[in-house]
Amino acid sequence: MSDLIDLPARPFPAVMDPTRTALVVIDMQRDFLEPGGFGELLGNDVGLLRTTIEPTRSVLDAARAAGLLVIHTREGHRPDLTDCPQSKLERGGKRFIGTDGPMGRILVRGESGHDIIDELAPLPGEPVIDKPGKGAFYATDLELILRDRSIRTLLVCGVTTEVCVHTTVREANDRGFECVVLEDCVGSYFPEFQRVGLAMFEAQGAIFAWVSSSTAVCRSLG
Ligand code: TIU
Repeated sequence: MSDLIDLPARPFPAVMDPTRTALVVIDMQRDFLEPGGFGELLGNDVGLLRTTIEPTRSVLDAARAAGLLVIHTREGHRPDLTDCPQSKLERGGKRFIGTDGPMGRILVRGESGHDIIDELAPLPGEPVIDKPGKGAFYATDLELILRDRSIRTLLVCGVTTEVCVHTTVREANDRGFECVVLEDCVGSYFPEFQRVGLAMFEAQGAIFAWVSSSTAVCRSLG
């Protein structure tokens, strides 16, 4: 029997069993977070996402020390783009995915821009989920990995709050996982979407997630 933790969270504490909890770090890739990547190419200020790096680093350290399963995800496609739907490849006559960017072909597996930033690099043995979509469950083996470890709770970090984090948390919630989103470890290029995106998780009595913080997790695990 393991000890349950009452993690301080909104709208009320989230009860978690550390032996059945995984940390999921979503799409902390160079293409989204570093100057010159896909995110900046789309006109976004990557500085708004970079504030998540340090708190996420702290949570990673705490999760690894506590023996939690740590999972990383990356959004991207096969080099031949056969797993990239036409609807995603070209929007409004513009095409970015698969074209040459400053860090290699944009959102293509194996390219430097597609990989996770050095600060949050996966350790050997930590599963990395390569996903073609916004949600980490769609067309991946994430659910299989979580079920095999009897995981019940997901601590969620990553970018962007209203796109890949929201999609993944909604997918997880429908599959019966309890999600706790760490507010300083998720980021959006749009401050308004960050605010409203977080509010959506916890509304209506945690309709599909709790909202907590890196500090609360580090204290609770420590
Ligand atoms: N990881 C993720 O959120 N992918 C995106 O496409 N995000 C944007 O906000 N574009």
